[in-house]
Amino acid sequence: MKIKIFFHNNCFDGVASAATFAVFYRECINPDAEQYFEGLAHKAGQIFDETRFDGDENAIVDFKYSSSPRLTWWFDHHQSAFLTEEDEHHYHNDPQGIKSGKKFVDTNFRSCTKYIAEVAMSQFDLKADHLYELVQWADVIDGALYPDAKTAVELDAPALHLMLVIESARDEKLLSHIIRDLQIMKLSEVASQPYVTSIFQHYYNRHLGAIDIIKKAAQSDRGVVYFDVSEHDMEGYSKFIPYYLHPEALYSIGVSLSAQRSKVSIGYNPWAKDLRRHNLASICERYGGGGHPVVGAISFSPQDLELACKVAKEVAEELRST
Ligand SMILES: [Mn+2]
Repeated sequence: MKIKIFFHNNCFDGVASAATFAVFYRECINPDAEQYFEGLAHKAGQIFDETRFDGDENAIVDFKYSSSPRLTWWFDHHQSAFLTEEDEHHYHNDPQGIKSGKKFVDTNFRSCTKYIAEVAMSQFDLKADHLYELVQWADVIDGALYPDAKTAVELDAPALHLMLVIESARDEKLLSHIIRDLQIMKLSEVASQPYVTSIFQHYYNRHLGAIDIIKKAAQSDRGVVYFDVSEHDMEGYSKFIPYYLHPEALYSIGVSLSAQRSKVSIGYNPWAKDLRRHNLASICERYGGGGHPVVGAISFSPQDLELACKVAKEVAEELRST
């Protein structure tokens, strides 16, 4: 018996959700199932290759819904949880959707990790005190509840070392290793494992490089800091760097490019003195992207970089208007 757990790749909450779901599944559903993990990334167009749903059970956490009959468990907390209206209709009406009692969405949760933990504890009687630290940090990280931009960008806490490794490493085996360890060790113990600490410095140096690149590229104008870093290899930079450099900005918009996609990232400065005036998920959805009201993204194919830049500039103008 095999359970495959799909999670939001290179995202602390995604990895923490996978570990939390895995503990829940082992403790409350099937202790003998072999667990496999696979990361999912937002791409332009089709997101699920259904042949990947090759477990006896298949679960998705912290990522969009799929109406595939092979999907048996699902947890998400994103406003854009459904790629299409058909998917949303399927979720609400099909016996395999909400009625299955195994598919959950609640956009009020700041982290999917906390959502899974609360459902597992209240509906399935899970006891998992050792996950407490993980759940708390997932909420801080995904909910951007850092006290200031300095904490979020200078990365002093061990949990944030682990976050940097998770967000930076393009290494499925490493993420699976972390997910397995998070099930049996405290977060701070996982963060201090030699296989994590030995690569942290490499990614920390890259992080310092990213701060430098964004510093040179960023232009702050009427409350919006705009930067195009598509000429650099910048997949996975911290979304808080723009506010660390430009605390006066209300919003940030970045354009980046990787082998898989060109990407427009849009965010609200969580430490801004002024209130947010726009729902960023709704703006992203208009262009085929998604996210939360405070942070969102739109993905294009790598060849469509020019279009990504055009959209980014258009959105920047929209956000500058009052
Ligand atoms: Mn999440």
